[in-house]
Amino acid sequence: MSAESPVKLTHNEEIKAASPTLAGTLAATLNDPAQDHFSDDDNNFLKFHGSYQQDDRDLRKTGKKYIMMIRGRIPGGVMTAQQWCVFDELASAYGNNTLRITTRQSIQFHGVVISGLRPLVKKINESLLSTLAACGDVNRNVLAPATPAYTLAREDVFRDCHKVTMALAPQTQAYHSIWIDGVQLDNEAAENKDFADPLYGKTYLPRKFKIAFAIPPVNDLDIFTNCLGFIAVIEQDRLIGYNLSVGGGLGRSHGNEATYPRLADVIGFFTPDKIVEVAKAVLTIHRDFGDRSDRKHARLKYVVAERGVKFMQDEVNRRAGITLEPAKPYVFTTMQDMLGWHKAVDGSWFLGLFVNMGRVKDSQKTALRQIAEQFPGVEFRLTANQNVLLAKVSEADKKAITALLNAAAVKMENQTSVLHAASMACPSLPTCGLGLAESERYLPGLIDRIETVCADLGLGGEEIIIRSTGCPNGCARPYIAEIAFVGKAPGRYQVWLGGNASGTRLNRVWKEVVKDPDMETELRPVLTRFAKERASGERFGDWCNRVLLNEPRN
Ligand code: SRM
Ligand code: SF4
Repeated sequence: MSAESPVKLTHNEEIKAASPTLAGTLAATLNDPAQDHFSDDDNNFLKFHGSYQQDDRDLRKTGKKYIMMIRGRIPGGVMTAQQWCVFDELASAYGNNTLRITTRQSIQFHGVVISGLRPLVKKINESLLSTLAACGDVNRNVLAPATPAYTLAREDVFRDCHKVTMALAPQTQAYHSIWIDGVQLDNEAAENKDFADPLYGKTYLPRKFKIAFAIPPVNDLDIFTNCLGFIAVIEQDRLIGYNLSVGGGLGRSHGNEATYPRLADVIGFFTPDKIVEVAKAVLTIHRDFGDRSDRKHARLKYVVAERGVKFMQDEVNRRAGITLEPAKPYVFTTMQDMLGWHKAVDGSWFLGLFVNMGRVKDSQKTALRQIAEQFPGVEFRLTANQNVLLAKVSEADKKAITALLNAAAVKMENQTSVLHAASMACPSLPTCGLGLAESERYLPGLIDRIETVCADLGLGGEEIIIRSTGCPNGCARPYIAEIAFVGKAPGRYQVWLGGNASGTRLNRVWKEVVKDPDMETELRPVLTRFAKERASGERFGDWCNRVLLNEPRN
């Protein structure tokens, strides 16, 4: 930066500097019964506290109805049965009676009016979970492997996930003051004006920051799409360290080639005793080198892409006081959850339950609530594929839970078709203000249509990972799916093809735009060729990547 041409900071940077406790005037607004919404600046502060102000887009024609989305911070997606009960109750009392499991192992409430916000957040805190830093320019919910099927060392990895979450949590008192005490901080008081978070400083990060832990061979949380990834290296059931990956991220904008999805680079290996130091090192590299003048260019992925792997290695070594060793070999083979009953390595049972588009509602909501009430020792684990996994189930409880679910007509085997099981969509309409096309409400019907085509072509039962988002931001991680539909306008989608089964390859744009009625006409010829031309055992995404996407296109 030269003295002649100072970099113009974004408005977000200015307001963070002006209210470094992140208090804004949130409590004052909450305390005013005449207010049905927050100011634009407060809306930005609100994100750090785990909430977004939205309006119901289905109702826009008749007026604007403000509603809030609230997102929990649930490290590794692990909840006790008691915490599940609290969330279930809050969704009914204040939200739209659904729990939306997110692609980052959390739960979102939708449709909360402003008067419900404080009681809801307060009760989440009383349950010993939080919403602080679920959104905003900070470290977000940290992902950890949900499945207990492979190794006892999963517990160590989960403990590290928790440790990192706590070490990177913002220290502001404003959260407690607003949501627990209901008191507006005096932003002009010296202690608030001069507040600087010990890790984040006064202006936090230039943008969001995302961390995931994975245990090969399962990549069920798409580790390479995270800013920072810890890939566990386990020998004889013992965690010996982590391969470190940096610089993943998916957000992009239509028509802006300077924005792009990127998979992380693996830059070395280190031992678990340094986990917090390494996490802080990568986070502070983002803090210090991320672009604060352009929010579309502010993620860590651009720092890594532009400054390179050697720069990252040197900075991590210097900041963490370590010497990264060469990465250890690892292989990922799958991104999918294990649905149905399975035995865990510790001898207990776990049940993977498919949740359509992550939306827990109706009879599934009631049944899960009953399980949480009647089996307090069961652990509820949210998966990054938007499903629920019930873990730590004893032999006797397995029988009783099976009976309960049978009585509630909730399936445990053959819960859904392979295409539905391997699909994900972001919420988009009617809650997301950025949605350009339907997603969660659209994808299930589209999958039914694709299934019909597949059945005609003898591809029934063939797993193809299909994901959709209502805009290019990438919330359901579309850019690593075998088929992705990315909303461009109502009823119109950009179609991407060519991801693989293990989440280690980006897909590519196949069609700039396909209209909803034309989906079958466009996809049928490609699926027909795949059925005929595929190599033995070859997946659709691999065939697209090897053949289709390398052909000249008109
Ligand atoms: Fe996301 C913004 C929903 C995971 C990239 N995301 C949003 C907002 C808050 C819209 C907004 O800013 O007004 C969406 C709220 C919609 C609603 O009505 O609920 C939203 N994102 C979601 C969730 C709920 C999708 C889901 O189907 O589960 C996920 C919540 C995760 C969580 O619990 O923390 C969610 N978002 C992701 C992911 C996937 C991931 O993290 O593994 C990505 C891509 C990975 C990445 O970050 O690069 C993602 N969301 C974005 C972006 C683009 C960021 C960028 O770098 O450009 C935005 C827009 C933004 O930040 O300005 C966004
Ligand atoms: Fe909203 Fe776009 Fe994210 Fe979907 S991908 S939830 S439309 S921001």
